Amino acid sequence: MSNTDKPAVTTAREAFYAKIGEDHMTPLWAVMSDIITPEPKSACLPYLWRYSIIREFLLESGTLITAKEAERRVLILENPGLRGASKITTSIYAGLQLVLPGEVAPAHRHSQSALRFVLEGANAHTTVDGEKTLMNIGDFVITPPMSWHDHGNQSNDPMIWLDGLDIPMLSFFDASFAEPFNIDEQPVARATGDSLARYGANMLPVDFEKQRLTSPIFNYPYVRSREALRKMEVQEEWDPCHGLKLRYSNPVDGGFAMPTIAAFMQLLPKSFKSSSYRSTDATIFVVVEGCGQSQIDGTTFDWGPKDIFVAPSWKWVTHEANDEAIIFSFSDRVAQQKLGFWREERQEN
Ligand code: 1HN
Repeated sequence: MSNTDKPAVTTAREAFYAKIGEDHMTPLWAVMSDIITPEPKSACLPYLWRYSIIREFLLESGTLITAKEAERRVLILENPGLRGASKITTSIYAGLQLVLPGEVAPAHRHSQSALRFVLEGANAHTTVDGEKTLMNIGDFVITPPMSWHDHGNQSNDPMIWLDGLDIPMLSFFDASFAEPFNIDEQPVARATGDSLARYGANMLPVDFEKQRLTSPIFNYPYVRSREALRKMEVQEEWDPCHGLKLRYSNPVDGGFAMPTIAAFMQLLPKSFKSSSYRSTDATIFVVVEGCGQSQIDGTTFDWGPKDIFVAPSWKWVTHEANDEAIIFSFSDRVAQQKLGFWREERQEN
């Protein structure tokens, strides 16, 4: 749209708008420049949550309610520009979940997809469609749509992870379904590690046929992602905007691991200063290792391990690493790409 000025509101026009309003109609020319903007205009704001603060509140919540009573004991990260909407970005929900030793978060299923990114603890588990996986720091774990899932912690320490779900997308399309399982923990029907062995060794079962959009691997262990970055970094081939950045892929078709949420892991070498980058997918970053700063739309955010920060759609982002940094991130890029409107821009300098 070239014209961002709205036509003047005359007395006659106003009366007309009021008249058609009674029949639930409204003139396009009065709203056109609000709904078709020359570039993305989002209420989503850049923000950083410090892990030390999140953690304290989360552990306090553990004294107030059990995982069973809450169903999921989660503190939602609400974008400051989107309060009350249970959103970290316009299209994505995120929250921090606590499972204490001995607890069970009961089995249920829903049409929303979830990812977990483990921040603290060791060897708590999630069971997804009959297979249990142990979760460790930095693991990227997926719950596909309508798959039964329950969590438990048989370790001696609290387990904390970040949940990312496509809840706002499902809400937008009015496509939410959910149901509880009849018992707290679903029966385990497959050996732990079966999916990773079957689909995560650059091989597939000989007669495998694609049945769903989500990757058949549901735990991408940090040891493997970290090892890949460790081996690749010796090449010192840095992308000016991203350092060394990998995306989690579905071994069946090479696409993203989930149909609605794209996930990435990147390494920034010590003292790296990125070029400016922006894209239409508002992105949630989770620091795994290292310290540094990111500038988002002109504001600087200092970060350290486990801090979580958000870059809104189409705002310029640069990263600076004080020491070698590893950052996990996720966004709705996969959905935008499939629908054909994803864009990115680099400022090479
Ligand atoms: C859910 O099922 C989980 O399974 C976490 O851990 C957060 C937020 C809204 C709806 C369902 C989980 C959720 C959720």
